Amino acid sequence: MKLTRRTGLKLLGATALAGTPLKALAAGHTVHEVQMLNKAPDSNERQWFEPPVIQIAAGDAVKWVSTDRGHNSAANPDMIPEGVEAWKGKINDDVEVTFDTPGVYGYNCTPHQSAGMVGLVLVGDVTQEMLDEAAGVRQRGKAKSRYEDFFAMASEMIASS
Ligand SMILES: [Cu+2]
Repeated sequence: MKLTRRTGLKLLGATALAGTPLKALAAGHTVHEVQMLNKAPDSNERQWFEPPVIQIAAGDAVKWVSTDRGHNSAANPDMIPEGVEAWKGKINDDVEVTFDTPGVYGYNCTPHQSAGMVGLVLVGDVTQEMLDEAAGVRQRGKAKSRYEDFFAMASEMIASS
C-alpha cells in the first residue's frame, strides 16, 4: 500500500501517536506552528510567515508564534470559507486558531500586508477550484506577487497529497 499523507494522518489518528507533542494529544488535535519573522530563513525576503503555506487536517490548529516583534496574524475576510469567523491576533501576541471547516484560508500581518506578509492555510480536502477562488481576490503591493508564488505552491501541495 502506498502511504499517502492522508492515509498517514488517518493511521496517526488511529494508532501510532509516538512523537506527537503532549499538548496536541491532550487537545485531541495537532497544533502546527507558523513563525512570524522579520526576515525569511532561506532568502532575503522581509516580513515573512514561515512556512507561508501550510496544509493541515480539519480539526487541527495553527499557532502563529511572535518570534520577531511587530507582527500579527489576521484572516483576510475575503479569503476564508463562507460562514467562518475571521480571526485577528494582536501585534506581538501568539495566536492559536483551530480550523474545523475544510477550505482555503488567506491571512496577513495587518501592518505588513502590502509589504507582502501574507500566508495560506489549506484545511482538509482542498480543490484547485477553491484555490482559484481565493487567488481571485484583489491584492495590493507585494502581497500580489507573494500570493502568486504561494498559490502555485498550494497547487503543488494539493496535487501531491
Ligand atoms: Cu508583520
